[in-house]
Amino acid sequence: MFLKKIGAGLSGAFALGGALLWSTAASALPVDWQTGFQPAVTPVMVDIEEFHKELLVIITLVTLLVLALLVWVIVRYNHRRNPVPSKTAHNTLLEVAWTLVPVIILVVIAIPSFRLLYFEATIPTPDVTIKAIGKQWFWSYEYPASKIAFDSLGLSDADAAKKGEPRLLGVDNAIWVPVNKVVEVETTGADVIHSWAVPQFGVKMDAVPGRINHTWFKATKIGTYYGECSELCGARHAFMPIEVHVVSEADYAAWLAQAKTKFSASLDTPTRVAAK
Ligand SMILES: [Cu+2]
Repeated sequence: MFLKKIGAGLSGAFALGGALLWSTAASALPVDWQTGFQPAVTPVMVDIEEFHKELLVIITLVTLLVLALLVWVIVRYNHRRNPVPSKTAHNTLLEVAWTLVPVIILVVIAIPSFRLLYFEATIPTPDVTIKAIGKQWFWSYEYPASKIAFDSLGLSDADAAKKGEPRLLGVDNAIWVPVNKVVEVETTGADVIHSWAVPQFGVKMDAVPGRINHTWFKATKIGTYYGECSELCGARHAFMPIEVHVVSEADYAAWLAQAKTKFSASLDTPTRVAAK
């Protein structure tokens, strides 16, 4: 009964917090005093958020139980109220219970955890493949199927203000992807290890020199989304942002057409890392 009440109270708190935080879904940037995630825009991130909420309930209940036990022992069995302590040393039932209960809790956590891991790791047939190459200190992108390659550099504070972009997140050449399509991202590094990460997509993949890592996202809402290199990669690590424009199919086709003339590349230069 006690736990049920806690659970209900916690759910209420989540509902209230959710209403406050998720009402800002349109602004895709973190806000002051925000405690939750930025709004999810891919199925993977929706699941990550869901799993996070489940874990929060479990950890809150466990913490409250331990706190209650501690308070009970302190109040009931202190020197004044219990001057002659019991000499009991073992209790088989209790010992089996406090071993088994944590095991059951961990198994309950492991099942959705592995389901989520496999969901993230299994890449559906991609509609668009993009190669993201981390360099000190910017990203280079390639759309191998369209023979496009370009560099994407973070904007200075002055340029960001001029373009109306958020500070340290806007870039000169953003990547564009169609909405509701599976986008495969191949990451690699040209010098040191970087990491291609966009929080709202639930994507964070190391970009390691000499190998290609694969990840994917399917953005379900049109908009502009930002990320940052998330592997400490040197002096200007904080200045290699990621900007993704999720657009309609028609807008994507229009961008692709002009990008082909603007960024056309043979993709055969010796510094390129071979695909798959
Ligand atoms: Cu980096």
